[in-house]
Amino acid sequence: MDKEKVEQLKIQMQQWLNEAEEFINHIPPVQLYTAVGVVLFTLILLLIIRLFKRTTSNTIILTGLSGSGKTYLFYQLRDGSAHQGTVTSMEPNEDSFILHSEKDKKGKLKLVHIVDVPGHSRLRPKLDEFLPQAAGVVFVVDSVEFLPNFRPASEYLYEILTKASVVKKKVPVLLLCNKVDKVTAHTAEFIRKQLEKEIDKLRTSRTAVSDADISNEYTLGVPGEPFAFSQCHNSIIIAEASGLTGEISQLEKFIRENVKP
Ligand SMILES: Nc1nc2c(ncn2[C@@H]2O[C@H](COP(=O)(O)OP(=O)(O)O)[C@@H](O)[C@H]2O)c(=O)[nH]1
Ligand SMILES: [Mg+2]
Repeated sequence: MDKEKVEQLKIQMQQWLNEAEEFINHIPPVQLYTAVGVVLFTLILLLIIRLFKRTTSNTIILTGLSGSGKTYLFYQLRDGSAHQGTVTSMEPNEDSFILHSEKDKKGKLKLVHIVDVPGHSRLRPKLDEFLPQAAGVVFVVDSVEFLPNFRPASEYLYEILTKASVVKKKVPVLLLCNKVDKVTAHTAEFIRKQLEKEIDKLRTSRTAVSDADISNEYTLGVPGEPFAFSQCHNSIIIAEASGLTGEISQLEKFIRENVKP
């Protein structure tokens, strides 16, 4: 029935092919090579720009459970004070600025983009939105109220450390033990050990559940060995801070090291 149509189509195609061939034959080879060269060059250039863009991200994510002091730290970084009394923020707080401590400095200044992503579980999708562009993640821990909170904190940290966007790009993570102005604050060393122990438990229980558990995109650490942050392929450092008194030099160092000018 449609044989005729198919035949017609074939002929038409053949005709077009012939025309195209003729057209190309009429172009001097030099012009042809130049055109191909230009196309290749553009493609390579676009690729380089893409790669370049990715490595020069200036976004630092501040996250952690609510109450850990992220908003205080955000204002300390930007304004040099924690003036903004705290209402539990339900929206990510974000801004691009020059670190307050660098404002009086001359020379090349880096504009940093800081996003304070609240730790509420229903806002976690916000994290996925910002992670792909992160040059670093600061995980804020309340060192005073650490014991009542270390389980949910470990779970949240575990979630971050197993994200594809963190593992694949080896996003550096700073574990920031905050509120060290209080004498009752636990030491960074104690906090590190507790987090490692708890993550070790989570790792065992979660990998045992099933492969269908989509929340963990990657497995952590070395199988058969107790978990330690040093086993992660991305750098995980631990530091102390106080958003209240403005003791944030280690946090600023982390930002400076990971945000390229
Ligand atoms: N002692 C002390 N308290 C702090 C510090 N930073 C924050 N806080 C307290 O912790 C509460 C929560 O801080 P906030 O920045 O809102 O936490 P966020 O929920 O993580 O944004 C605040 O009401 C402060 O009273 C700190 O460095 N030292
Ligand atoms: Mg907040």
